[in-house]
Amino acid sequence: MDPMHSGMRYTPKATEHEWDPSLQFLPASDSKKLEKKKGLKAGAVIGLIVFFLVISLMTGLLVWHFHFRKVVKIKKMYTGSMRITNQVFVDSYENPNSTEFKTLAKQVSLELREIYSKTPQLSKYYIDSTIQAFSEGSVIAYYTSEFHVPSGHEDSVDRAMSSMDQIVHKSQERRRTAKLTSGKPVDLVFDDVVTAELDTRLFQTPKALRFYQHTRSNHIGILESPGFPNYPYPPNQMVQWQLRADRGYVIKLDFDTFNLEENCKNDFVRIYDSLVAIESRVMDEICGYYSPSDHLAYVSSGNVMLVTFVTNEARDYPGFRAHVSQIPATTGVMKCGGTLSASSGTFKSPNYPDYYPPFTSCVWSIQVPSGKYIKVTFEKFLVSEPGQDGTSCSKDYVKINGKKLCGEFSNVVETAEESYLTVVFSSDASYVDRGFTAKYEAFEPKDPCPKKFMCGNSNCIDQKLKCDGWNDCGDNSDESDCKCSSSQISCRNGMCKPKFWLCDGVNDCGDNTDEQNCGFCSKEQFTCPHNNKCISEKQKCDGRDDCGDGSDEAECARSNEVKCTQYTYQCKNKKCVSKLNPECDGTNDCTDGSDEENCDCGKQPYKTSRIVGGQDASQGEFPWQVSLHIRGSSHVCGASIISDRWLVTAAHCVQDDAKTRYSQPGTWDVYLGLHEQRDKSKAVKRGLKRIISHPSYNAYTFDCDIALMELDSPVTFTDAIRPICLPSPSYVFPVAKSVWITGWGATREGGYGPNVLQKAEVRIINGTVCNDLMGGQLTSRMLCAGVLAGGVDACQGDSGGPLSSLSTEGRRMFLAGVVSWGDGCARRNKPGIYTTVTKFRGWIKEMTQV
Ligand code: 4AZ
Repeated sequence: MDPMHSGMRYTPKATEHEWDPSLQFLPASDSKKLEKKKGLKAGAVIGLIVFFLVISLMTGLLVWHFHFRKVVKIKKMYTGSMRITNQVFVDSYENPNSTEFKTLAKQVSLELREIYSKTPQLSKYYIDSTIQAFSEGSVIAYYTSEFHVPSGHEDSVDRAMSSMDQIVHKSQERRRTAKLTSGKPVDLVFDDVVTAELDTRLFQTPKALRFYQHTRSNHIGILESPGFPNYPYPPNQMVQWQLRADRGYVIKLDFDTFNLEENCKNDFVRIYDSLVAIESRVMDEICGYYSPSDHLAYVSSGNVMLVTFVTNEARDYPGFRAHVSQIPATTGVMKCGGTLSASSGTFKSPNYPDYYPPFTSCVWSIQVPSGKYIKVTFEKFLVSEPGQDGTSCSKDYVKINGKKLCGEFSNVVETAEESYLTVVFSSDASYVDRGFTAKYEAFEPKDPCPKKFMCGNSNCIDQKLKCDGWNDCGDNSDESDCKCSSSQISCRNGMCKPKFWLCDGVNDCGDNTDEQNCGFCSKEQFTCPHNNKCISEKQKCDGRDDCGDGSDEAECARSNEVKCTQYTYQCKNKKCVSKLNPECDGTNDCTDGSDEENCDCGKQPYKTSRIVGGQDASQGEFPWQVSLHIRGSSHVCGASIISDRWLVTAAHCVQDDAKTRYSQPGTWDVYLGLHEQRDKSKAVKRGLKRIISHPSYNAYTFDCDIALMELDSPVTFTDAIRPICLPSPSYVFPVAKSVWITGWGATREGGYGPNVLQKAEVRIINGTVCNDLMGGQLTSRMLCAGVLAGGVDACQGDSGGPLSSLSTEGRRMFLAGVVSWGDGCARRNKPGIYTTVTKFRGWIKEMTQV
């Protein structure tokens, strides 16, 4: 064993000495002197050697540093604009190939070199400038300047460039003095200097395309992404459009199609209120999908605009098309402000509901009869921009009563205790929004809400709505300090809610009073949803059937393989999993992966954007919505697409009557991808091959109100035509969940149908509560949804259409119900009744193989 590794201490043996201990050294003669002399000489030699070594090392280092070391330099690009106040714009400045352009561009370029040369942080790294364009007023020059900056020095260049306006100012002062003393004329005089670093994405893309367009009156130009509409736009592309209008006009850019990748970090369109991409002049950055009804339209503040489009390596999005036109700068939609002297009226921001332009300033002076006060209600208010919080409102804002408003809200009321009021709207140089609509009215100081209840926020509501359990004011002030009636729950927080909301699983009071002491299980226990049995919370989702009907193992966050019950999801291989709504949620829960099969459904092809005005759906927002017409006539019922050849509708829509044979396929024209009833040009029309009404449909009770329609030929899916997902029999649409109703049905009881597809958000209502409200007419194949306060509901003409429910992970819609019947429309405490699709999943599969 090696002793070093044996853990024992090492003791050298006598034989290991390197010398012989018996040897004797001879004594030196005058040993001290001899040692000293020898030592001095050796020291001097070593010193010299060390000295030369140090010198040569330093020289080497210096030579390497200055000659051989590679300094990493970073390319930095800045864009800017400046006004040349002593020049007059001529048309030929628009053309970069004209002599006039080239002459002025050369002059500006020289001036820029001169300006940068006087700033040491810039002169060292400056490479060159390119003059991009000129526009009117007097002449505005747009340029890009390039610098190559050693790594680590970028900040000093950024700092210097951020005070470019002062640098230009100083340089001009210096030169003016020099010229004056020398008697020579002053060259170019600059003002309004704006500079910012260029977004690296705009100069790093390998392929760049540049377009120029000058719009004229009565002419609409087209601007579209490369390949549109035939091909997806190409990867790694940068496209730029410089747009101009005539003097006295502004540019309107109106997108009719916009479908890009969802993430703006990858592909994006940027719109600038400038001819070059200056950060401080960005009006908006957009990506994702917008429907044509989303009003994606911008106007510039002057007669120039720049649109840039950048894509990354990923492909396969259709792109966009926009119309470019010019509109007079001071009239029409651009007009704002003025005196409002009627006792009530409306006003709005310029270009509303499209985006207002930058640099807007409007003042409205409201004057009502003396002795009266003024109330202004902002019905829609969208004045926000990145980096602006709702408190300081330092960028875009509305000023009223000395208070600045910004952000997003609706129905906000401001009152003035005077008969005169000014409202100011101001937008800065960057980022625009849709603006606002407002109404104003005069009121008697002593009676702000004649015959109505006045809310804490000055809204006036019907007296009947006070203490009815609904927040009608918007600030809940109509629901506080209430004396509850015998038909109401007295919440601890002072609110009153309808008695039938007691113990319905929804916290209606807000403080949970209505959900406590419900007589079922204690806090630590789980109430079995179908038999009210109490089990320990720990027994829920433990893999054992503790409720007795498997319901404690059906709605789990994780998917375990469990015994099959009617509440569990059954995979294709007949095995069952415990997870709640596992189908098409992006996770393989079944061992055979069948829960993720046939999932090309329920996708809304757009990015949710703010809808301004009413309840119009966006184009393509509900692509499974179908309009059923009596052949050659008008809309009668709705239906939902479930595959390329099958639709689901209500059985009562296809029931014959004395006059019409609704059950016959030849009676119907089917419109898919329809948005407006008056414009069928973009919709796909089909006839029917077959109608299958549910055999158990009961025309008196409306039980089993469901039917299937087979198209006479399959349809191709597009952004506007897509199927909705069908829920499995075990799918759960919980009480209080928000769901969507859509259709062209009447907009009020006994009223007419609208032109544009309507949408409304309602909630699933507890079946027992609903059965009570509907006089016990519900069967287990019906589900209720609505807003019990009234006002939101399906109505005549919506029948057969979808009740669409967003999946838990929020990516796709499932068909929860089919619009079936109701007690009138939108009445208080009368929800809409829908056919429960889960109950018919097996029948649908059997009939259609879908
Ligand atoms: C109908 O007649 C109808 N309020 C559809 C739904 C409702 C009422 C009537 C629900 O088609």
